[in-house]
Amino acid sequence: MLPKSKVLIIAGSDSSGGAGIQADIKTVTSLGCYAMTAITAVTVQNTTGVKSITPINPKEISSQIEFTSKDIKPNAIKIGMLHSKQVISAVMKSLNKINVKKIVLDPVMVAKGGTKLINDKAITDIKKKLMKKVLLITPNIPEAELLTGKKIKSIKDMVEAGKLLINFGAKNVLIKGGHLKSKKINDVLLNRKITKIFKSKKYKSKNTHGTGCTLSSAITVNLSCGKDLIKSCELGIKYVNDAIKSNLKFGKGNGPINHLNSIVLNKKFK
Ligand code: PXL
Repeated sequence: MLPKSKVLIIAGSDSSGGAGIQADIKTVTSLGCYAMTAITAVTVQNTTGVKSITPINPKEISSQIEFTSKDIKPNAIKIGMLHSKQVISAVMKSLNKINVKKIVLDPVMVAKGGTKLINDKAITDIKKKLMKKVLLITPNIPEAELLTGKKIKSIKDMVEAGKLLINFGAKNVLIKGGHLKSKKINDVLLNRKITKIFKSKKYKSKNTHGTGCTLSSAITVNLSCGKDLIKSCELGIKYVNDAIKSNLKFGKGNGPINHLNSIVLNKKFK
């Protein structure tokens, strides 16, 4: 098959392969599209936690975005880990130059084991500047709490936090409900006109490393192929849900989800 579209990923590297840019490339590829990258940081980690974070120089990040995109123009962009104010500023300047409309921002803040992947000043810049420039922002509950200063304990709280983010200037918000104590997973999509709740099955598993990165990439793929926002979210959520269901059990800690869940191979390997 040939790639259906081209997606640029601006994110950090996760050496364990479950989250970050590795999860993004796997998602974009297994959903049939072409992945390009601008690496923002290099993390050393395995399923038991993060050992170190090395930020990439903001100039080098801009250069990756601009040089790559002026040759192969992306149909959509996914943004993940942005470590500092300087990185956010560099990314915003480069995005202004390359003029791509479909941009999804996953406001990555904390890794599964609790390590912070962003500093506090950068959170303010995501809220005051970058969030307003992108088509969709996909915080999980702890991230939505940090961005709004509001505790979230129910679906009603998720809707209220989403409305606050829209009032702050976000165009579309998908708050992911995986952290909420509930029987089903409820993900809430909001803009000025609609509030839509996607319900999916909850699987009990500790192997959910990289779900956020994967979801935002899957949504970006669907947008890049021309699907509308609601359909893109619905298909992205289904892809992640099926990837959790596989329950790979890799590593001693919080293992990865199965990015290959959408692929069926007919060949037998010997
Ligand atoms: O899942 C958030 C995330 C994003 N980006 C990188 C990460 C992680 C979580 O570990 O390592 C590079």
